[in-house]
Amino acid sequence: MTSGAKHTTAEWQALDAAHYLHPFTDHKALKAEKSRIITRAEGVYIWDSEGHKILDGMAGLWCVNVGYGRAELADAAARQLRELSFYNSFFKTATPPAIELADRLSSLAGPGFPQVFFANSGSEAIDTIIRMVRQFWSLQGKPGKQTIISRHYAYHGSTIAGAAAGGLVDMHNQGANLPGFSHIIPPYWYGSGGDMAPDDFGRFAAQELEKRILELGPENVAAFFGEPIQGSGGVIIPPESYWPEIQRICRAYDVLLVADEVICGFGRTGHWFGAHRFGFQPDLMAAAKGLTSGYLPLSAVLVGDRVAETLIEKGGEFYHGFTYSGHPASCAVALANLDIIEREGLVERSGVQGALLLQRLKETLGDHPLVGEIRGTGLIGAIELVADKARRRFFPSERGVGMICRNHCFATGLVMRAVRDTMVFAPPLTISDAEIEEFVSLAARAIELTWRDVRQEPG
Ligand code: PXG
Repeated sequence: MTSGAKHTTAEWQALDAAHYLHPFTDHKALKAEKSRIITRAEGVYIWDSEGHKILDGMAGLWCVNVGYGRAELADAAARQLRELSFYNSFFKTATPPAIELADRLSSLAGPGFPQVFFANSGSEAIDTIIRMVRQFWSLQGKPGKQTIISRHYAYHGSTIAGAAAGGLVDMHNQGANLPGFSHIIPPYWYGSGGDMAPDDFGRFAAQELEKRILELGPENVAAFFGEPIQGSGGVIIPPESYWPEIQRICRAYDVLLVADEVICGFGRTGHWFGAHRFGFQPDLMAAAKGLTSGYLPLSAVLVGDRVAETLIEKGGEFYHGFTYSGHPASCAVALANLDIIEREGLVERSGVQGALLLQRLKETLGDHPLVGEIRGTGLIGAIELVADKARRRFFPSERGVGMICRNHCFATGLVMRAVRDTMVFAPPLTISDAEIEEFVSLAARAIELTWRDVRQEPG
């Protein structure tokens, strides 16, 4: 079906191993195992250089919301690159696509987000927010309020500050253990809720924030950062009680509330933003990924009234920005991407197709002995693989059950990622009913094969 044109698969793999350091990769192991070379994509499918067709249940890296192969987005980029390939926003200048996109995002975010700052990645958006919230408190005459609280398993990017804000200890231990960050438990009911009812556990997990603020002293705490749903952490969907309680606590102690919408934004949860899904009002939001559906790199910080007013009125010059902040081609693609999302009703569609996918997964896999929980909202979800369904008990991590399943998924033609033994999915929002059936049957086959492997070597 597809080649990689210039080289054979073996040649691509040899060149890849010779020169290419991949992100989040054990280099030695991958160079021995060899990469899969992806050469083409259309709709919800990707193809590798051997012609294998794979249903992309992860929308790339949680980003290809409108699906692959949209000529409209390629045309928007080409048109902009021909007309004005680049100009900056540093020299008291701006370009039409960046201005238009700032206006549009400010409306989409709902009331109270008058200002937008552009960067190129989710990580840079998070770094920007860290700068903004610390500067905000200095300008408020409370320079002690510097500490950022977030959660274990949180992913807020891979710059040093993003990694420090995130809750992944392996990242902290590789040069990103900065002072000024503190982590509390995530609202992971399935894994840690024990005998508590989900809503009781949601309140309990939120109240850990209150305890931590009191331990650190509210006069030292700048902000709480949270993904509305923790994606890379294993699609941790908080109980409904969680976010309202977090909001209450942030207000009570005058701590800014930051929603990391990098995965949840632009329809992923069946709403424009995850904060809308859970009914809370953040002070700032970080957006990326689905903003351009991954066609070009772009991120945005949506700045709420209170912070915007202070930074503008009292801040003087804000010594921060990137060469490509508001790149006109990325912004033009984002505008065309938002047009598609609106025209095709993809935000609502995410809710409808997500409900169908969840229902079909539960019907097909709900009774499977390996499957502990199937959860989702909109088109983001997870399947927990467990040793003991009744007691919600996991396999020992060294058995690598999630990785076994992930490998079976790829081999059967489905991308589903493993986070520990939690299989996570977030397909393009365009996924059709027939493609949902295919997703479910491929997932069922991979889980059955995993189950056979697990039974053959009892641990
Ligand atoms: N915040 C969240 C919530 C993210 O998911 C970032 C920030 C950082 O964005 P950039 O654009 O700097 O990567 C992310 C990124 C995975 C995976 O396998 C997830 C991300 C990135 C790479 C891999 O789950 N999320």
